[in-house]
Amino acid sequence: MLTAAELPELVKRILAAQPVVDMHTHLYPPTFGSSGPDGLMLWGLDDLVTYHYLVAEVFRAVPATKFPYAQFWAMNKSERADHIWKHLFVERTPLSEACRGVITTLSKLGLEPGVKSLTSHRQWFREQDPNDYIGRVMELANVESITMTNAVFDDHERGRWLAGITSDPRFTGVLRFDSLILDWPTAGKKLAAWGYAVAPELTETTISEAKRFLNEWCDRVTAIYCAVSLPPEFRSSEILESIVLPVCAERNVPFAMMIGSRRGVNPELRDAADTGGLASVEAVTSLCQRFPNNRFFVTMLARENQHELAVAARKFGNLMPFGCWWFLNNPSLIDEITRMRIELLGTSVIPQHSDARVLDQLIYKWDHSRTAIGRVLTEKYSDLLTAGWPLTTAEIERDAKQFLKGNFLEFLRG
Ligand code: FIX
Ligand code: ZN
Repeated sequence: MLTAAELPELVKRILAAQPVVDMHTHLYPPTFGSSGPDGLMLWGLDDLVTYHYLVAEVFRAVPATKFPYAQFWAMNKSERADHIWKHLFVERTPLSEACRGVITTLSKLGLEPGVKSLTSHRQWFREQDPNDYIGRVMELANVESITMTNAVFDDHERGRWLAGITSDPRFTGVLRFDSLILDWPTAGKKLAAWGYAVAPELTETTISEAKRFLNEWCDRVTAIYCAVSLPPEFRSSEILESIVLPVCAERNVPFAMMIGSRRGVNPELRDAADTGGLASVEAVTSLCQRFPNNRFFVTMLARENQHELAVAARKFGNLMPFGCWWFLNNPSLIDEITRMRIELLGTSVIPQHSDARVLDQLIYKWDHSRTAIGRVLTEKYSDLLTAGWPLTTAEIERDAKQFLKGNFLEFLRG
C-alpha cells in the first residue's frame, strides 16, 4: 500500500506523464499565418513577452503619465518586448505569475532566463520552424490536443476560413460568437450582409436563418463545442434560448459560457483592457434546469462565484465547471478553487485550461497548473490514506487521466 511520504513525488510524476487535452486556448496552427501583423499564430520570444498580461503589468511599473500609451503602441513588437523586459525583468524582480511564466518557459527551452537583453535569444527563436516548434512545445508541455477559439465575428479570422484552411490534426475547432448574444443589432446586420435573411426582430425566418448561420460555421470549423464569454450582468437572452441552445442540442455539442468579463474598462491597454466582476450562478442553474438536453461548460471569472458554481454542479449533471480562468489562473487561487471543487465534486470537474494566446505559454501554464493541482491532490490522497483507503498508483493514474483529459472528452460526447 502507498504511504503518505511517497505521494508528493508520485503524484508529480503521474501528472507530468499524463497528456492534456487543453479545452480552451487562443492558439492557431501555421495555416492561419505564423508571422507578420496578419499572422494569427502567436509564438516566440516577442509574442511571449508582449502578452497582454505583461502589458498591463508594465504600465504599473512605468505609468502612462511617464510613458504614454501612444508611445508604447507606436513601437514595434520587439521594441515593446525590450521595454517590458527592461522594466519587469531587469529593473524589477519578475515575481508576478505572468513574469514567472516567461522564466519557466525560457528555462524549459534550455535558454538562460536571467539575460539583461533579449537579442541573443531572439536569434534562437528565428531559427525555429513554426510547424516543428509546435510539436516541440506540445511535447515539453505534454499537451496532446489544442482546442482553438474560432471567433467568427473576427473579420481577419473569418476571412481565412472563407479562403480555405487546411486542418491541422493537433488543433480542434470551437465556434465562438460573443456578439451574436451580446449585440444582436450589430451581429444581425453582419449576418444580413453575409447573405442570411435575418431582420432585427426575431421572426421565424430570422431564427431559422441565424440557426443556418451557426450550423454552417460549426461545419466549417468542425466545432466540438460552441462558446461565448459573457459580462457579469448576463442572465439570459432570447437569442441564446431560441437559436443557440437549440442548435447545440441538435448537433449534440456542449455550450461553453465564460462568465464575468467586463470588456474595455481601459481601452488604451487594448487586449489588456478588460476586467472581471461578480456574476450570477442562479442564471447558470436556471439554464441548466430549463434546458436539460443541453450540456454546459461553465467557467466564471470572479473568485466569489467559485463555491456557488461548484455547488450548482452537484445539482445538475449537464453542468461541467472548468478551469481557473484568466485572473484566477494563479497558484494560490488554483490551489483554493481546486481543493474546494475536489471536496464538493470529487473527480467530476475539469480543473484547468491554459487560455494560452502564445504557443510557448503551453509550457509554463501546464507546468504551473500541474504543480498547483498536484499539491492539492497530494493532500487529498494523504487524507484518504489517513481515512484507511488502500490507495493504489493505478487509481492516481486513472484520476490524472480523468482530470486532464477524460472529463472533457466524455462531456463532449455526452
Ligand atoms: O474571453 C476569453 O476567452 C478570454 O480568455 C480572453 O478574452 C482574455 O483576454 C484572455 O486571454 C484570458 O486569459
Ligand atoms: Zn480565452
